[in-house]
Amino acid sequence: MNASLFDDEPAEMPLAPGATMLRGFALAHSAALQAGVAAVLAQAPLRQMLTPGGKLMAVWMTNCGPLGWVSDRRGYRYQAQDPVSGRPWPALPAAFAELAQQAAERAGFPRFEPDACLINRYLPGTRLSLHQDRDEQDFSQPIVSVSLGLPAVFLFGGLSRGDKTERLDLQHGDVLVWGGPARLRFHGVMPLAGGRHEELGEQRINLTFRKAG
Ligand SMILES: O=C(O)CCC(=O)C(=O)O
Ligand SMILES: [Mn+2]
Repeated sequence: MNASLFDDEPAEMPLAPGATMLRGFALAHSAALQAGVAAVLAQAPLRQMLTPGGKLMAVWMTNCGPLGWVSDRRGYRYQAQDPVSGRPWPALPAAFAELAQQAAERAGFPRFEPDACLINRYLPGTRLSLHQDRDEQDFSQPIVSVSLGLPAVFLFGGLSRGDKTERLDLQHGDVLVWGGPARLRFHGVMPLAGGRHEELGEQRINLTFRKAG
């Protein structure tokens, strides 16, 4: 049961130095976030990117904000243009920027100014293998990660790939923030279980906010 459904304030759980789970933090903004996702997808549709090795990534992705994360045969990087359209990525919807800043502040990072939001879509069976987020210029800024739709099991590891991973259950509306000493911790997502979310259907949407440039 999600305690945040009964509390005025969302529950805030320190996980490790620099890492905080904000259970249900995005619930009150769910409709605005979903409207924002729909607006972004209309301009920059989800797509499967290629890994540098030439494989299709399982997660469908797009971006909004001044910079977008892309992967292709040339590698991983941030760029201002959507490679599919050649146009700038759609602007960060106001509700996105506000939520990301509030979540970061709540987790102890008061001056977070994201310039990139990666939108990830998982269908049942989709997983994301263990990785670090390290394509950004400035590791003093945290990662703010918002979960919408079907629940997922998030793997939260250590600073080395082989470190033990903790399993975190991420539900619709949960926000996970990691920065400071946790900024380079390995993480990933277990294969998404099937199911149907009452608002988002058979999918999980993740919004990952970063200061990339
Ligand atoms: O979907 C998630 O919860 C994590 C996404 C992620 O780690 C990434 O996009 O780098
Ligand atoms: Mn990541």
